[in-house]
Amino acid sequence: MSWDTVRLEWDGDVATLTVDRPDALNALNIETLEAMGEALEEAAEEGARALVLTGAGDAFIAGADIKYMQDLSTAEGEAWGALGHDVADALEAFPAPTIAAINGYAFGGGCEMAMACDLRVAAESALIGNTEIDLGIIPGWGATQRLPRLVGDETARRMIFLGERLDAESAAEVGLVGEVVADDELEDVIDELATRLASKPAFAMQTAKQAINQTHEGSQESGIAYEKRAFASLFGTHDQREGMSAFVEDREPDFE
Ligand code: CO8
Repeated sequence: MSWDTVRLEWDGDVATLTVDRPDALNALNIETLEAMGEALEEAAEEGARALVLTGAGDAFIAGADIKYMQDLSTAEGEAWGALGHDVADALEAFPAPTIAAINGYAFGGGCEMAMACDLRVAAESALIGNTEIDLGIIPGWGATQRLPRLVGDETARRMIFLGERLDAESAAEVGLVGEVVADDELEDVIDELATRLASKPAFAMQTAKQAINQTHEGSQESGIAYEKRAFASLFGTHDQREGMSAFVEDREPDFE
């Protein structure tokens, strides 16, 4: 499938989803969100082993489209909120690891899409934050839940209450991004990371991701119970036997 404001490209098993509305700094409108949802479905169906989310031009995603949002009614705002959540949830539940390659502005809904990815790597010139408060709204696509988990309660409150725009280094200091790289190295670093992730055993990778995602649901107790079951389910699989045999035999594993 092809879309006007989103591109899905492949390099082997690695899929790259690029939001491509550079004139609006990749701000998300209905068309773009719907296309992102379809592209994520396609990437999953085609068996992506890693997925990169990035933005065309100088921005990652400058947020939800403010021009679209400005006159929304409560009911329209609710539907709009749900559409963005669906995309963030699809990223979070994507059956392979996801990386946000934050190449520039990641504000509001853009920061929220990055937070729904498994890993975040930022170019050093990127600016990141949940700036919604200055528009008279709150983060509506998950940041009130995902940001405290990443940066801790106090820092999340500061960031959301003040609408702070952090530079990449500061975002790394608080734990919002995992790595900061020179602007001109972002692509290479992402390629290498995605290729490494894609080379790992797919079923174990998906199981690890699902188990970690359980920390977002219910109590720690139910999460640990889930982890126990998920962990046990991997024993006896080809890749578990092969991975451990290869370690013991001091050779490279040959995963399925
Ligand atoms: N929405 C719509 N258009 C945008 C957006 C946006 N979020 N951001 C930038 N644009 C447009 C500009 O309007 C401009 O268009 P035009 O050329 O037609 O005037 C073009 O992109 C270029 O932008 P600027 O001229 O402003 O470029 P600068 O380099 O001067 O500034 C900034 C770049 C700093 C990124 C600036 O554009 C900015 O502050 N943008 C807004 C950032 C922001 O506040 N984002 C958060 C939006 S709110 C949100 O994301 C809520 C998510 C949850 C919704 C849930 C609802 C229930």
